[in-house]
Amino acid sequence: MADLVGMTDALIKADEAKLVGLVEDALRENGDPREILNTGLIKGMDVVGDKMENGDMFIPEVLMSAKCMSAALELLKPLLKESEIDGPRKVIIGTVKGDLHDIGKNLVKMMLGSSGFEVIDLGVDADPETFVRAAKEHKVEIVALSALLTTTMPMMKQTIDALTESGIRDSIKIIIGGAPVTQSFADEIGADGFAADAGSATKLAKALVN
Ligand code: B1M
Repeated sequence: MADLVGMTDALIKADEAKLVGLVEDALRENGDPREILNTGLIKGMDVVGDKMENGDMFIPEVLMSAKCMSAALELLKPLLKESEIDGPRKVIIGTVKGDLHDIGKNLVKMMLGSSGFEVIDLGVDADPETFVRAAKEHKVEIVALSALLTTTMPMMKQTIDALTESGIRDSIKIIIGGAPVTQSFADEIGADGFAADAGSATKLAKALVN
């Protein structure tokens, strides 16, 4: 029987060798890849997100857990139908125009990716038109904007305005984050939500699409 609890534990502890071994054992014994994904792995990433939110895990540890998750996902990917792993839950993420900070954005991307979202990364210095184009092209459900500078926060509003003007605002959810960003700023510019860190961003994204 698949040791799902062991997988969750190995993921939280970022023990890649143990996690990969447990997933391989489970698959050899005909374990259900969806159960491994949802009950063993995604559950573990949820715990990692909670710990990060509570200050019980720090960025290097979160990155290590995310790396383990990617290694385990590589084993499962060929066994899951595309729709089950990628699904319709697509997110585009980018750091807004004028802003070159991407470490936090990459962390959010990694956590979202580890939690079952397909993430399209627009990189840094992404202008509003790029967000509009990508949101339309990939038919995403969520647009995620990151900004680290007080001087680029207004670009978040400009990006939301561009999405509204393009006519797709009602079919997407917009989440924002970054060190200077706050919930009241999110309310002010008409975003659907704000998250303070990568763990909360994943929770928020899940809540918004479910
Ligand atoms: Co810059 N920088 N920087 N910088 N930099 C800050 C942000 C700053 C606070 C430093 C300071 O003065 N104390 C300051 C901003 C002041 C302000 O506006 N309030 C600043 C400045 C002024 C600048 C320049 C203007 C400096 C200059 O050239 N005079 C310049 C601007 C360049 C530009 O963007 N146009 C600049 C440049 C740079 C580097 C290129 C050198 C480098 C960036 C490298 C890179 O990202 N690849 C850099 C760095 C590294 C920093 C600091 C030191 C670290 C940022 C970081 O990566 N933190 C930063 C000071 C600091 O934060 N202590 C600083 C770690 C990261 C994991 O956290 O990004 O906050 P963070 O992400 C968190 C959350 O915010 C959240 O989740 C993440 C994980 O929990 N989050 C989201 C982020 N995006 C989210 C999106 C979400 C949800 C949550 O939903 C969509």
